[in-house]
Amino acid sequence: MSYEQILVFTEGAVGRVQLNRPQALNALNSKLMAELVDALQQFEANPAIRCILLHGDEKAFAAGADIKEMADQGAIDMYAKDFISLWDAVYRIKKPIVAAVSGFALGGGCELAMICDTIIASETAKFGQPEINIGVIPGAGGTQRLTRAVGKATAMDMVLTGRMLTAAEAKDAGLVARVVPPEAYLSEAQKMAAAIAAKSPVALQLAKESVLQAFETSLAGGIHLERRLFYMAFASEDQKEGMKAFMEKRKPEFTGR
Ligand code: DAK
Repeated sequence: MSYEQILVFTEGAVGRVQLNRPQALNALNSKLMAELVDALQQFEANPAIRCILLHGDEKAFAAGADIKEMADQGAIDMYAKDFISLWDAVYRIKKPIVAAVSGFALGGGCELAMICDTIIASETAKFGQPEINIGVIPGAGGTQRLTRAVGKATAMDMVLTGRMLTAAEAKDAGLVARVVPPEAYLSEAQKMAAAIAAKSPVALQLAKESVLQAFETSLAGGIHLERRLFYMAFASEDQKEGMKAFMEKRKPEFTGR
């Protein structure tokens, strides 16, 4: 598939995707989402890629789903379209995804960043679920992932009033992992993605699966799963290599087996 609305880069073991509709603040139309999913799935299938980095430009990560595309749709059109499965496909990627956010991450843009595994934000970032301003509600996890990330009071503040959080507020609320100066947000995220990509690909997938289960299950159920996945790590060559390298005081060389 050739891409018109995203840019794709390979940087060592990191696959980087840039949302690239600057004239529409990277609004997520169906074409962009289809391209994004295709690029993510290519990286997922490529054993040389161990971590994925997703970002927009300085002005916007993404200002939401494309309102102009949605405006005239009926409920059955929306239901019948494949739009939802595109979002689900992003969630099904097993490799770690880092989001680097500068400027607006609104509506579906905020939801897309939250589907990623962690967020690095520029000091200029603004996170919001402003759907209430256009007569709808969040539809891709904004009432669920956001509430789990920031708690009920802040989620209600954002979802009911449409207020945007500054990067500092988002950091305080637990929505983002790190806030950095505007000129450093991408390089910081690239460093983070490269650091992740240096770990065992097997352990990364097990760790991602286990952390994500924390949102889906009871504490006892989650701890049970974690223990099983911990044991499973011992079936990998990477576990042997990681522990051997520690004892030999050298850097491990992980193969993903
Ligand atoms: N859609 C389409 N175009 C957009 C857009 C959007 N979300 N956001 C911005 N644009 C376009 C503007 O129309 C404008 O285009 P032109 O008029 O120049 O042709 C251009 O980007 C620049 O925007 P502004 O002129 O408005 O720029 P400002 O700096 O003045 O304002 C802003 C920036 C971000 C505050 C403003 O653009 C704004 O409020 N944008 C809308 C934000 C918003 O309401 N976002 C939520 C959309 S609803 C689902 C999956 C996803 C979703 C739902 C369901 N399923 C899987 C079921 C998601 C829904 C949403 O995201």
